[in-house]
Amino acid sequence: MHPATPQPSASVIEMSAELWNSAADVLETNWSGDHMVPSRRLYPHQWSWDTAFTAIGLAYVNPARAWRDLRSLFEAQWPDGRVPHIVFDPATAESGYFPGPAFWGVPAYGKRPVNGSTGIVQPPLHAVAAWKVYRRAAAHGAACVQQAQAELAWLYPRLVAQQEYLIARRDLGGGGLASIVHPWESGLDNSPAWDEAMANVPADLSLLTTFRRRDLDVADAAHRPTDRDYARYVGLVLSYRAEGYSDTGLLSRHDLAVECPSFNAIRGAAELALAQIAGVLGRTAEAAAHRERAHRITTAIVAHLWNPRTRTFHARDVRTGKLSPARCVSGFMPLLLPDLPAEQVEGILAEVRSERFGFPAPSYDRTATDFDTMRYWRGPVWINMNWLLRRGLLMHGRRDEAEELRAAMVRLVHRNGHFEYFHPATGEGLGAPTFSWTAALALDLLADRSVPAYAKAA
Ligand code: 9WN
Repeated sequence: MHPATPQPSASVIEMSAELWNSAADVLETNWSGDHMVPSRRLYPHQWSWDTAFTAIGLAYVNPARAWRDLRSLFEAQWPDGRVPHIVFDPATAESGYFPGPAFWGVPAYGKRPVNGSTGIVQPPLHAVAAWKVYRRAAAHGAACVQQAQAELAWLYPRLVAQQEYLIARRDLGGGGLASIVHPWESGLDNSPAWDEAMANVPADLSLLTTFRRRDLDVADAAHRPTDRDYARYVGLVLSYRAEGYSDTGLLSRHDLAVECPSFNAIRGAAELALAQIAGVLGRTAEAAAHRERAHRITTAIVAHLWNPRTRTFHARDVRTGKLSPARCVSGFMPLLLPDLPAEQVEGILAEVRSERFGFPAPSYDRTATDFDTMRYWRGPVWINMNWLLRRGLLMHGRRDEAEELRAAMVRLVHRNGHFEYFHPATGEGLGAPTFSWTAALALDLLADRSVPAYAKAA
C-alpha cells in the first residue's frame, strides 16, 4: 500500500502564493518592450543566458513574452552563428553600462546595425529554454500551441547555428570541447575556476583610468570583481576586438582559452533539447544526430575535465593543459548529461553532499581559504546554478535530493527576496535586488515537478 500523499500545509500554500506573485511582479517590472533586462539598474540591456532563464519563467505568466525575448536575442545572432552575450538596448545611453556598445565597436550586421551587441558569447542554454516554453504552451490553450510551433520552427535553425559556431570556431583545444576566451563567456565571471589561467593575463590598471567602471556606482564594491580582475576583463576584450572578433589563430594571439565544464555540459544539454525539437518538427534524422553529439560532448568532458583525485570536474587551461585546482559549482554541471558514467555521477554527488558544498550549493568550496561570502561567483549561492543542479539530479533519478534542493531554494528566495545572489551562511540577499532570473526560476521551481526527458529511472 502506498502511503497517503502529504498535503501541503496552509503556510506552504500561502508562501507559494506570495512567492509566485512577487516573482511575476519582478518579471513585469523588468520587461523592456521586446526583451527582459536582468536588473534595471545594474544590467540595463539584454543578456544571453539570462534570456534563457527568464523565458523559462515567462512561460508560466506570459508565454508570448517568452517567445519575444528569445526572438529578440536571436535576431541579433551574428552571421557566423554566435549569439552575443549582450544585445544593447538603443534606448539606454552609453553611460548606462560599461562596457557599452561604443567600447565593443562591433561592425554592423544583420538586423541590428545600430544598437549592436558584444562580440563574445555565453552558455548556450536557449534550446533547453525553448523546449520548456514549448512544452508549457498546452496549458495556455490552442492559440498558444500554434504560436509555440511557429516560434520553435523559427528558432530551430538558429539554435543549430549557435551550436555549430561553438564547435567549428571555438574548439581551440581540438578535443571536442568549446573554449571560452573571456570569463564573461562562462556566465560565472570571477569564479576561482579561472584564477590560474587569468594569472597569465596582464592586469593593466591604467585601462580603468581610460575606461571607467560603472558597476561600482550601482553595486557594493565588496560584492563585485576587484579592479585587477576588471582590468584583465577589459584587456581581453581589447585583444579580441583588435582582430574584429575573429577566431582564426586565436590561441596564438589571445591570453585566455579555457574549457569550462559548465559551459560544455550546457552545450550537451542543448543538443538533447535540439533532439526533442527536431522530433516535433519532423526532422527525425537530425534528432538522432543531436543525440549523438550530446554523447560525444559527454565523452569529451569526461576525458578532459575529470580529476579522479578530487572526483569532480574542473576547468582546463587550454594554453597549459592544466586543470584548475579550484572546486566550483561549475564542476557539477555535467550531471545535466544522462550518459555521464556512474563513477562521475557518484563523485559529484559525494562532493555536493560534503562539507564543501551542501544544499543550496555555494558557487565555491566553503572550506577553501579564499572562500568569499560576499564577492560574486567566489562563494555566494546563485539560484540559476542550483536550478541546473536540480535538473541534473533529476536527470540521474535522484528525486529525493532534487526535492530537498528545490525546497531549500524556494525557502531562500521567499525569505530574502529575488536577489541576484545570496550569502552562503546567512541567506542575506546580495548584488542586484529584483533580479530577473531568480524570479523566473522561482516560478519554475514552484510549478514544475516533472522529470526532464532522457532522465534515468530512479
Ligand atoms: C557581465 C547579467 C550578467 C550575467 C552574468 C553575471 C553578470 C556581467 C557583469 O551579470 O555579468 O556579463 O557586468 O558582471 O556574472 O552571469 O549574465 O545578469
